[in-house]
Amino acid sequence: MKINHKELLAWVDEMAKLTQPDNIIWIDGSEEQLESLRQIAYGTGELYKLNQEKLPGCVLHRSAVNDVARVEDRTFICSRKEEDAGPTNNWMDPQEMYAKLYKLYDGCMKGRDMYVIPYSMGVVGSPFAKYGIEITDSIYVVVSMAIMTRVGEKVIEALGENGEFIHGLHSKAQLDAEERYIVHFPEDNTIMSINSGYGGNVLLGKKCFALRIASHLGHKENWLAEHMLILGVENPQGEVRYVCAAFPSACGKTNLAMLIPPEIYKEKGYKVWCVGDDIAWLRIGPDGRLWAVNPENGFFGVAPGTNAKSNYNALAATSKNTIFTNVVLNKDDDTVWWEKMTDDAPKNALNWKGEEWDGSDGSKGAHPNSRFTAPATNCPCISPEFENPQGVPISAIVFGGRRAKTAPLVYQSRDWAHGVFVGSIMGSETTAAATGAVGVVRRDPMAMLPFCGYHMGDYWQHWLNMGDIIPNKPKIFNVNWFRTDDNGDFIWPGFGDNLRVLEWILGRCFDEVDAVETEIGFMPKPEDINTEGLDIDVETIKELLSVDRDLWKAEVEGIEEFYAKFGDKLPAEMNHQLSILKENLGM
Ligand code: OXD
Ligand code: MN
Repeated sequence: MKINHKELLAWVDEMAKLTQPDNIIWIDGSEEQLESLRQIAYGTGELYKLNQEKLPGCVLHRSAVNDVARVEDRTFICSRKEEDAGPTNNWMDPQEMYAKLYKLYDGCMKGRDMYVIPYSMGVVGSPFAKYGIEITDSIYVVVSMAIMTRVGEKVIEALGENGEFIHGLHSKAQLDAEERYIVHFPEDNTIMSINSGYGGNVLLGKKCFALRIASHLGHKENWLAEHMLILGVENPQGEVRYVCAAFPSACGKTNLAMLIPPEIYKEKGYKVWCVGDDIAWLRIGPDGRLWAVNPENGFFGVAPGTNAKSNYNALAATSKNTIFTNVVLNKDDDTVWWEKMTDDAPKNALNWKGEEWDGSDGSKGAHPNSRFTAPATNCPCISPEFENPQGVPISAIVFGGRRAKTAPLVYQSRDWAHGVFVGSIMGSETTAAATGAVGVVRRDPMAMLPFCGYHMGDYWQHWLNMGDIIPNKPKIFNVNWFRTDDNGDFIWPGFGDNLRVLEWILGRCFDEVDAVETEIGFMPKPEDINTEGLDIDVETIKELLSVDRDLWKAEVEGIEEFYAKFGDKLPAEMNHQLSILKENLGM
């Protein structure tokens, strides 16, 4: 691979002097090179080769037991000014942080090889594409990046002699949890990650670049980097309409992204196409609409709970060329398993820690945050537009959360600014399993709380400003699949039936269906939610769409408390929207 980019060569040289690896290996993206690395990793135990007849191209990886999730308390935005990171990010002075990190990186790759991964977020050459270089000492990272992004020679070619790239340095170092840092220097286009081997902390193209750094770039360059799935709904006329949707974790985002229409819709000819399951980059197109690409090339999905019923498409996506992390190994046939994949756990198995396990002691076999890393093109419902360098035009933006009573099944914002307000007050109620405190609302504006690379107040202002410059704005909605009845059972069936709600949403975008105006926005007439083939009557839909004023009054107090954090960076428009809500509620 010929590299003519002097700054890139100089930076790799500098990082090699710092970390002192035995060898420097440039990743060219070829299958031969990736396979030779897998062979090395089989030898060291970093990867385990699974049954190649049943799971061709699939491997298993186990991370260290203290290193199984993103570490938000050790994730930093080191902008020069603290106020640019804002109250929702950890911050340290960049010079102080560099000094601290350089000490940790000093000699950390001695006795190891250094891999230099050129990668692209977005299709190489697309107007949306942005390039990165990740330096790492982990083969797991190399093979994962080769699934999650576009890697290799074509990126070097696209960079040419002086193309811009995001600098990413990762080392597993000692996997020391006390010295684990995931650090972003937005003004230097640099990401540094050390002492972790877990995906979200080390696959630097994903959360670190495509959300934290990219959100900062989007702020400067008038576009949006969002924690959103992208899907297309094809109607019986063959027309495809696209939606972006943001949800906090544990709200079924991957399931919605790969939704299978209910029988009644399938018969009519409806199809749902997945463009992306986690991240959307949105730009104003020449036609004045907002266009979205998924900058990733694969899915890094949560495994437990994924099964043929809950998400057939995700399961099918993992049938080949997939990396499984921290799941159960079935020793009988070298395949994998996780909770709820099938009813019965394998009897002769190793759990995610590699210990003998048969489930008889009640312990979980797979880690609750165990993952599959699968090529997007494996997904049976991957959109034909997935590789379109121009992206897809977005008709609706959907926000959502997990609320037992407050939020109705669906409502539409009155306009863009109100929609930004709706996104800013997003949140999910905690479940007992998560924190012990049931029903506490954890606010997660636009599902970006852990991923916004700058001040959240400035981010809302950026959203408002975008509204001023997008000629044909998408309409903004909020959904809640999680309303419960008095017994605590979910009222709405969810999963594939969520298409019924998407149908109303898209109908609104194309002026095909009416709405009624309420205190909180526009809502469907109950009879406009199609319940054909469902065991749900109009009364139940009415209940799902009801707005309890007392709950909303309490909600207002929660919003005021949350907004107080942002001081004078809270856009005046957000307060204005809040005052409209209060007025509508008679407060
Ligand atoms: C993810 C997350 O892993 O949002 O996608 O945490
Ligand atoms: Mn995510």
